[in-house]
Amino acid sequence: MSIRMFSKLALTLAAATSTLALAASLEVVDPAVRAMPPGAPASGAYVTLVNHSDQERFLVDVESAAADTVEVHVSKMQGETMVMNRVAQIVVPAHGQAMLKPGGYHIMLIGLSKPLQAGDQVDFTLVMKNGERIPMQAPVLSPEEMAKYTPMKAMDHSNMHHGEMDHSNMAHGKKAHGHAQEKMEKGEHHAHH
Ligand SMILES: [Cu+2]
Repeated sequence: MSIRMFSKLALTLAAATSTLALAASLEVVDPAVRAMPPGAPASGAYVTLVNHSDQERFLVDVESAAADTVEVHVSKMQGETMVMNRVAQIVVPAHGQAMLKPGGYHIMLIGLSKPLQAGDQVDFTLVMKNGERIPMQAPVLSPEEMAKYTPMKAMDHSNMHHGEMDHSNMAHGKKAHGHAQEKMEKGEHHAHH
């Protein structure tokens, strides 16, 4: 093979590889799990999924050894009460994002294998409708850290803030299944260790 042919092949391969990487790139931003005291039956995990591709993606399942059952849930206000329902999928729009956060979509861990202590790491696998399996390692956050948890790397900050504010007002004083009330901490970044 001539040098020229080789470099052409290498270029073609590089282009193909970067296209593949881009097609598969669903970015996992700010994953977090809520710490729970020993004996607590359940907890929640949160993350922002950023879709850099031209196609919408669907989160259909989550796996983890941290709990007997892992489900994708959404919390909603029903009158004065916060209720949770299982959802079949969460849409991650093309060039958009899906936010799993307290008071909204979340990953529910039911039947904890062991107490979730602040500082621990929990491994998850996000299962997408297209068969993609995305590993996610999430730190366990203390109640204080969880109260400040705001996925600030979101792409549209102004919309996000409005959403958070509305939600915070709506959910004022409500608690459900150990999902502590989220606090509006505008402009405050989630502290990474
Ligand atoms: Cu739930």
